[in-house]
Amino acid sequence: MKQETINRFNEAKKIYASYGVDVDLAIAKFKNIPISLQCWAGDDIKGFENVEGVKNENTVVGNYPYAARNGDELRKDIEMAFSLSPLKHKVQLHSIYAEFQTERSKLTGQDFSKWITWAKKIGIGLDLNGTFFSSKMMDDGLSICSPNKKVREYWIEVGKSTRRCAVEIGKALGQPCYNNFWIPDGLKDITVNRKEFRKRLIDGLDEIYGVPYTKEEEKYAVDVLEGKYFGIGSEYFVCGSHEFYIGYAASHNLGVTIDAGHFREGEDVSDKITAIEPFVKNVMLHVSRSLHWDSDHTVIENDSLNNLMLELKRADLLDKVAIGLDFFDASINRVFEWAIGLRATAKALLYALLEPTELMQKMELERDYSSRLFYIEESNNLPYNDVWNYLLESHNIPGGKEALAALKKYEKDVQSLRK
Ligand code: RNT
Ligand code: ZN
Repeated sequence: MKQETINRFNEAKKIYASYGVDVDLAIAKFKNIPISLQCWAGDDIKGFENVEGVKNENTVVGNYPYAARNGDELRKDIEMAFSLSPLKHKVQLHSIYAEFQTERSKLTGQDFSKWITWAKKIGIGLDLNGTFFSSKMMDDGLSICSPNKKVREYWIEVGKSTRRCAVEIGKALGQPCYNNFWIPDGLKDITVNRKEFRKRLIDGLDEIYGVPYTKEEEKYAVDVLEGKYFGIGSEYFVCGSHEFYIGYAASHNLGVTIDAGHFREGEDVSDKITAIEPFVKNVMLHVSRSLHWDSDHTVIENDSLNNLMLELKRADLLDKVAIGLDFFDASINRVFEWAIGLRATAKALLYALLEPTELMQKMELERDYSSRLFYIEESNNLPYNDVWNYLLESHNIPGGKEALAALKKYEKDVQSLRK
């Protein structure tokens, strides 16, 4: 490690200590908070089912070449992105990333064995998402809310089998596997019987979650439900809205996923965490960056990302709320995208852990709002970059320019050979 980095780090520690912040403790916490990378950004949510002509209910824009074409390429790309991030990592899978040709509604943990073996090898956990889209069984944008009973029955089986997979994956890795369901069902225009659609969603979910996890299984699988307020083709009505899932989760002992891109422009997503968390079993975040709509731009360190991490830190929820990423942009190199998003999340997390929160919360309690604002502003001047650089160097992770060079080299030597 460069002497200059160490000197700067030691200096930073002194400055932070004068604000009541223990930098070593912050770093120790940082190393224990897993961030779950979304595997689907590596191939534009195509997955490995290889069924011709199915519509993907997610909109992925762009045509940058070199997307991963199979599990081995995808895992290699993920490892490359991880090599540039000092975080503790997990990977989020989707049902469609199973590597055997088992029908989606009949998947078992076995179908994810390559992922499990790999996760063990590199020492990470896995999370899962049930894939309720990209299928011949979608009924014009509807899955378990379809009026067609056969369609509903199929998707109920998908839900049930995905839950079983999550337990098996979690068990194999000895840590919880978050099992997230985002169900795109909705209608484009004025819907005159919303109640009936939602009734079908309730009935379907009741079947899927009918058998609760045993105490033992609960250690390995965590059910979360992800709402949304509109999508392309569901501009008027989304069956699984936020209100719906908060109510459903709260009354059925389940968790929710808060995706930062799933709210109206201008809504403060960080404010939702302490409003929801006390009432549901678990909370997961899908960290994303939306521009005007749920555009899933690659996250960068900006106010909304910082505010999410600060909120978790201030509310002491970093151990309780699971953090997953969710962005995909096919107009740039997908490995760059992961690396940028991971590093941005890492920096925001570190920034939050280094905030003189205790001091400011004391001021707030004493109603010294003037000093609180003074220190909120002052926080920006603290030398967190010196801690960041130390963290990178101590993990042998290249800083800015060298990281970019490594990504360029990977594109040239590995990705560009994919035709
Ligand atoms: C879609 C949701 C969902 C997806 C993934 C692929 O709006 O955000 O989480 O991004 O399931
Ligand atoms: Zn999401």
